[in-house]
Amino acid sequence: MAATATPTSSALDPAVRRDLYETMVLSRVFETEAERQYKAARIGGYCHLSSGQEAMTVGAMHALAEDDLLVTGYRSHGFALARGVSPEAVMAELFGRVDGCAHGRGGSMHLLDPSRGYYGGWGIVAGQLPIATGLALALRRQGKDQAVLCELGDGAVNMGAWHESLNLAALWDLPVVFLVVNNRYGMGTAVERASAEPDLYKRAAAYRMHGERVDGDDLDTMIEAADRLLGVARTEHRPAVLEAVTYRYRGHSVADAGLAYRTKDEIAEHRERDPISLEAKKLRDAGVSQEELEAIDTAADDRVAAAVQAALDSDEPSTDRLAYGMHALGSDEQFARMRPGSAFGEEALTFDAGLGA
Ligand SMILES: Cc1ncc(C[n+]2csc(CCOP(=O)(O)OP(=O)(O)O)c2C)c(N)n1
Ligand SMILES: [Mg+2]
Repeated sequence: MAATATPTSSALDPAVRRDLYETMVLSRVFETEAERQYKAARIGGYCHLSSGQEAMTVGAMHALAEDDLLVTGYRSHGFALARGVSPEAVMAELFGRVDGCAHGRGGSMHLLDPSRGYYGGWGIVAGQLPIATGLALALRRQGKDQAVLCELGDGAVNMGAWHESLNLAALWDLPVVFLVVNNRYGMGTAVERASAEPDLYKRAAAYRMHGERVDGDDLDTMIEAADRLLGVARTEHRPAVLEAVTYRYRGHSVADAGLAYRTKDEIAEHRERDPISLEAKKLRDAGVSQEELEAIDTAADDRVAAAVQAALDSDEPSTDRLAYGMHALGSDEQFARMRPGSAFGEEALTFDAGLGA
């Protein structure tokens, strides 16, 4: 287990750094607009924003190879955008429209795009861990040198699925990196009030797994650590825990003002070390002008406005297709066990729901 990692100097190509900065800005603007649209009642259900966490998200996504797999919790708009899902498809999903990346059936918490190796977007805290672990097992069984990145929150490390998943990942040498996003709170509960070991990366030691903590607000640090650990997962088939310390500016969800359990001073203190401002400074130091940075902001505003318009223009899914895609076509062998009188229940109940449309 490594001690807290220190920032490294960056070998990032200037054009790549600029691209990543654009994605960070896009994510921030997208979240601000999502909150506005939620309050205008165009978005239903839950909506969790990740403003303040952009370096962690964009850095991790930059390290993820094209054929690696991604599984996240529900605070995932930024992950989807950084993985290349279009703002239109993410916004349309928030609006519950057919052009959404989950065809309007998932909403904010259940984004997904298997064509980009993104297997969701999961609303049950820690529910994504067994799924990511299972994907990693499948990759191993198929003899593939790909990795899975599994994002989870600091609250999820106190769930049973965390222990079960880490145990099997270590025992079976599975290529999965558990990215613990320590944004200091699980809803309104501070990490120190929820976890007997608040240095969350140390909990990997219980499974003889590598664990380390990094500054999740520094893009270069995030890229270096995620790249290294995903590399080990791919080539040596060893799992790891990467704890990224960051901060969410907004409340737990759009319904939470986020002020009952923390002070305005605490939020202001974190904003002084804003990940986007840190990157803007690096770009300015590298010769990018203020005008160019402002043009990036304007382009993000335009892009997000276009995404809102596209979402509004998209149809709502028809109710007769609501269950479409819920179940895969089963094999005869599988359904033999579901026939009336068998131990596993009725084929009709399961089968009709999935294939009705
Ligand atoms: C199994 C389960 N229990 C409770 C909830 C309600 N819930 C939603 S988010 C959350 C807190 C999770 O916090 P954390 O893991 O730190 O993630 P963050 O919201 O900070 O990204 C809880 C308790 C849930 N969705 N699933
Ligand atoms: Mg949290």
